[in-house]
Amino acid sequence: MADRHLYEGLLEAKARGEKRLAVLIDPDKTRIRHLDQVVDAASEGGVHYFFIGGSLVVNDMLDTVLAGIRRRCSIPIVLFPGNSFQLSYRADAILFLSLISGRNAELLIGQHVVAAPFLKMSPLEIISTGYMLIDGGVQTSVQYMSNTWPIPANKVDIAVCTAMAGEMLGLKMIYLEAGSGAHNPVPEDMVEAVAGVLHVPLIVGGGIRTPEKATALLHAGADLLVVGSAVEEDPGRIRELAAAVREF
Ligand code: 1GP
Repeated sequence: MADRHLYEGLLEAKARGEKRLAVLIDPDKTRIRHLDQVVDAASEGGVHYFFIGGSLVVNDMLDTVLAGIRRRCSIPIVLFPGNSFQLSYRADAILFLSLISGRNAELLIGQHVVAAPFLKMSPLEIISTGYMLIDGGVQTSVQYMSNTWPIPANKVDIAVCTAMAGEMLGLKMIYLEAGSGAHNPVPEDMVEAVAGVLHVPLIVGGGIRTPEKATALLHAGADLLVVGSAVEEDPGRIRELAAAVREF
């Protein structure tokens, strides 16, 4: 069942000072038995969303994964596509990502033109999102695949101005991304400075592995955290990460 009000829900949560947690599932990296464990742990832990996507989806597993999640729980499913091929009607919403930290026209507007007619016909809630890649201390898939430079982790002013411009352009959320498997998550001083100039919800992801780091990023002003690798390795970690977000 499509939840048409996912974005409004996020805005209301932000207004109340409540934080949100999303678990990222890369359809390529997830075995179905493992997926069941992740989904069950997410349901028990009270995870708010599943984000589904990857920089490079080589197997045709997207629909299988979406159906597998839907069968076991009612947590909203949000597509987080690495490119315009990763689209499906089986999700509830899609982050319509524009890579505003980069200067690759394809990822600023090109693929969006290709995807627009499909999305126009789809039941998906479309949430335009300014996607900003921040240097996480290691070259990640998203950096390589997007053919863009990340914003250096110490260039807080560039991140702030980029996020401000994204909001002024009408993007409904800003996403600070250190990249999956980042050594260093987005620095807290950058999150704090960006959160300080934004009115729209702020998503932060990449390299978040512990409840302590999650809490620190929430304190800095993140509204929604995204975790992938840590829970891929050990679905049991969902419980403690979700507790950190809930108890914030
Ligand atoms: C979502 O890409 C991240 O923003 C996920 O990163 O896999 O390092 O948690 P991890």
